[in-house]
Amino acid sequence: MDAMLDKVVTVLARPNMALVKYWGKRRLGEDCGDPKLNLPLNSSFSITLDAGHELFTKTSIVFSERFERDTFYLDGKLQDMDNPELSERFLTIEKIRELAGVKTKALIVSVNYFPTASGLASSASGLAALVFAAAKALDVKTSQEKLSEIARIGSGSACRSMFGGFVVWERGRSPDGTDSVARQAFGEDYWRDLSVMVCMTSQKKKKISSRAGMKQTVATSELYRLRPEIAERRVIEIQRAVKDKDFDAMAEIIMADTMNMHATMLDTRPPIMYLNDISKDIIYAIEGLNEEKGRKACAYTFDAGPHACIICRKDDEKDVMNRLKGIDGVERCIKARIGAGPEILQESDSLIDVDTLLPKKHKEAR
Ligand code: 2P0
Repeated sequence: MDAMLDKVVTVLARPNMALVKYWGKRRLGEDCGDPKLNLPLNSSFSITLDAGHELFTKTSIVFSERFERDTFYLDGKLQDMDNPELSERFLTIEKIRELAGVKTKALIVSVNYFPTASGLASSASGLAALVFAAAKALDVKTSQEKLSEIARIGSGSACRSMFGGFVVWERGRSPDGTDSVARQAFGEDYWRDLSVMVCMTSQKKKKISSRAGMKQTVATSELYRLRPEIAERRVIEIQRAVKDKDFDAMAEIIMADTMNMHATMLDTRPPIMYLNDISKDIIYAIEGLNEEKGRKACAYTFDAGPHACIICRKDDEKDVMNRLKGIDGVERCIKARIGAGPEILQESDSLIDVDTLLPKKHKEAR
């Protein structure tokens, strides 16, 4: 096992955008042995996003007997490992160590290449990069599905970033979470004709985190009781639409599902409102464009925030962009395509000096 120590591994992982959303975890007594396992109340479906030089996480990791404790630098800053939010997410590293049969401590250096204060979530790419890099550094021989199960413990949506292309996260039934894993439904090259735009509408910090928000929705929203069954059905329907490359059917499911999730947020006590006026203008603009064209030219989806993710066919990209440009308050649109799962980078990309095992003073580290 010693041979695996002191090996620096650097990984790039990408975020994903859910087209059928995850919103709500099983609670103790609901087929859930431990709420820390992040077991969802419904399956979800996503695409992995590749925006080239932004929207990804890069993580370097090394396990060594030289270290007395785990050390974690995020965006150039040393993190407090006693912070409960962080230690919960680092359960993932414990799981990888268990699989490898070691107790060796690690140095982890991670940089998120996301626009500053964009409010775009980096937890999925961050946890996927961490778990994948740790498994490779310790030479853990296991399936990508197993790694998705571990990433899920760090952050639910992270399990979907363990794969590229179109990804299903099956809710599973087992209280130990071993069947609540992600799998690739279609590869990143399956439907090349699609284009994705992430449009940022606000730089304000959100008022309530996804984790807290979904807990409150499950606890208080009557409307939410319908949600798991609706989402479960849509995960099946959207796979059929993608298989047939039926853009109209897919677009309708995407738009209906995001609004269904936001309706349960609005129905939460006290209500949760992530969309702003600009998000609403985007919704009207896209619905208007689709009506003018007499078909679905594009679809919008919103996560737990006001930023829109727009999906269209390449042929319609220009018209969609022009429509979005006309909306006051759309700050920036980042073009993306459907991307791959985590990738191992070369030694020259490392954020850790391979000789000293110290973090590099990286120009990129923000
Ligand atoms: C999703 N979201 O399916 C949904 C849509 C936000 C809205 O997954 O508590 O950061 O770590 O499991 O994964 C965001 O929630 O929450 C999320 P935890 P996560 O992408």
